[in-house]
Amino acid sequence: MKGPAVIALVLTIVIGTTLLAYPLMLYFYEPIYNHASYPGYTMMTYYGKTVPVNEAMMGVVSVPSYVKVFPANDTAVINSNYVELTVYAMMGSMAEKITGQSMPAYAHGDVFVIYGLINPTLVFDAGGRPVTLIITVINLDDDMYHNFVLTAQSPPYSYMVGPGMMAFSGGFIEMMPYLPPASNGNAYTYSYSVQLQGQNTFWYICTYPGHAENGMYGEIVIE
Ligand SMILES: [Cu+2]
Repeated sequence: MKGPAVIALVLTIVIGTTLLAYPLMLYFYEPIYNHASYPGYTMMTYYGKTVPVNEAMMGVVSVPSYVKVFPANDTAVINSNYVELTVYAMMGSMAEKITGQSMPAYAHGDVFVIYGLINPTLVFDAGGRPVTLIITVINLDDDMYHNFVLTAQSPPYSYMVGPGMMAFSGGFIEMMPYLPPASNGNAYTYSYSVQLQGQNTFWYICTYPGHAENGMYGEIVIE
């Protein structure tokens, strides 16, 4: 074969493989995940389980027996090493209406509601032992994507917190895809479990561009 023919053959193989790879990837990941890539950034979205918004609303202010809430300090003290943490993502105004609490001064947009508090500091009274968290994230926001990610990096956060944090040593403790906005009375939900160890401070954040920057985050203290 002559030079141009070899180049044409190589190009055909490369382009053909690339064109085939994406549909194959979608075939294997749909309907659970949908990937969209932007320069330096991959958005992974979860289209799995949903829960009726009405039903989810009933749990927003509920507090398990092993949790003590201190609304004045926006703090929850958790006295267990096996913790079910249900996290509700929503607009700040909605959070204030449901919880009767004010948003923290640093929060200017969307927030998390946990144990009926807005972006609370979660203090785990773990006695030096590891804490297992069973995290369920429910997106009650009807016009925005959200996730709930644990990190060792403290605020402030940049607009593109995701890619920056991947490069940061320590990075994420646990990553999760974005939950699409609630639609037709159903909210998207995603669960995962993570074990935190040692007397340490962590942060929970939403990595959707701009959200953590605008205060969609809170602190975790393991004691
Ligand atoms: Cu968000």
